[in-house]
Amino acid sequence: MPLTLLNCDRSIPERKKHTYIKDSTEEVLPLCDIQTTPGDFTERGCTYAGCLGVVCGPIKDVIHLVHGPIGCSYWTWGGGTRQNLSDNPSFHRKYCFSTDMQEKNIIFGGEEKLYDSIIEAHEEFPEAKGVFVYATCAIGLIGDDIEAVCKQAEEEIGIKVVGFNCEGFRGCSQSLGHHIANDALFERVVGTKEPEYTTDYDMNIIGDYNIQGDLWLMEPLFERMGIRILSAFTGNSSIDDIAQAHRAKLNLMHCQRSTPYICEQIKEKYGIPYIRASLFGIEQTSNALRDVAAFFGLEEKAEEIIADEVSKVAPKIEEYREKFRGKRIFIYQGAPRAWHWVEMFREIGIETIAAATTFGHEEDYAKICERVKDGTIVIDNPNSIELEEILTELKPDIFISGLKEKYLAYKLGIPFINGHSYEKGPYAVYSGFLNFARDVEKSIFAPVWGMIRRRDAKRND
Ligand code: CFM
Repeated sequence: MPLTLLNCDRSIPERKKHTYIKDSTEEVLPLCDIQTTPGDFTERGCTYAGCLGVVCGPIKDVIHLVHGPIGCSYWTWGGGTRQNLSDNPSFHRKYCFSTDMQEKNIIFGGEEKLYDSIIEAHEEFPEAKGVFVYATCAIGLIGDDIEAVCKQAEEEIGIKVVGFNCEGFRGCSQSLGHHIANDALFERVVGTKEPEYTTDYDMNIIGDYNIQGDLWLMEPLFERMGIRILSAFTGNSSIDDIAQAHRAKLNLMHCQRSTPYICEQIKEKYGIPYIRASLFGIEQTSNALRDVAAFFGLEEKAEEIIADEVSKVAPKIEEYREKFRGKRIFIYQGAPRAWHWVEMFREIGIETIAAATTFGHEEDYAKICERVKDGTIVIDNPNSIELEEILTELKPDIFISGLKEKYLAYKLGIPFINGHSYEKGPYAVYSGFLNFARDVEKSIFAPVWGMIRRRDAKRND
């Protein structure tokens, strides 16, 4: 079996099943999407994080009210965290709403406090088009009936009040939170509003969160082709956009981990098909445009756009490829970006020697394994001790991951870029790819690494 146990994992032998060395003669995938082993200091987030922080949070014109102790709201004040931008910055990601549950409320129940908080938030921000209520662990334990409260408050204030039963302890990672968000948005919001008009070329982009403006690069590409983006789920999205998503002709599924649920539901109820696509890098973006064009019969237009865009970026990418030749990367992302990035790095001449995800499912690992060479280490849900061992042993030329791992890499003297909220993105489609390659270059060739190497060489003298 091409499974391996890292040295640091001798006291948690269960980790062996999650640590795979790719071997094309044996079809094994690392064990994934299961509860973290006790004693393993996982980096995973919780169900509540997946629901609010990932899928719902980018919706720009609703009050996101956290029902729970104030600590659960620590990371909800958007500025420094996930860069899901919108064109409504005077409200979106600017305020933080919480019911601030106290001991008394935990003992006697928090329904009244929740009701009052919804009313108060609405009074303070009458321009908000809805209120989304998120249940935290404490609420699941005391059993507040948030749906009943939401219903009552909705009747009172006359705008949508949607409850999400996304208690943090449910599920084994943030992944279940995506699913819960999809289900509630589908049941309570999709189909509740009709668009002013429809066209034969209406499409939704499902599963892009406008990280540092990715969506703002994607939309114009499709619009040039003659397609109208009816609704984006959920980057820079209004609740009204989600409400009319059922009238598109096609769903383009970008993040394929956080949104297959709603794509399936829309397909089943409204008969709208979806296609899976990756809008990162030249080849994947061109393939996505071709797939969409084939659906709408816009092939010629798509080829024109592809030729034009590729001619603008290809020479520069070729230069980067020369510059990066022989460099090796360790990729660690939440899930699908791990396999999206493998291809992007390949296009700039960088080989993936290790890949990991926090909450990937089997499909994600299958896609990673399809794309990497034999001998690549593919590890599920790594903790920071394991990351340190891999970084120290394999010494990649660059590590792509998130804020939690940035300083670990720096302390080990390894160049790093942030693949979650980016360095200076956007990174999507053609023009974003140039930003991506530039950030990789800046990181690998930063003069500081030379200084560290000289210092280390001196010490070893
Ligand atoms: Fe989808 Fe995402 Fe991701 Fe994700 Fe995420 Fe993200 Fe990610 Mo960070 S929705 S699964 S929960 S592509 S926030 S924009 S980068 S871990 S791989």
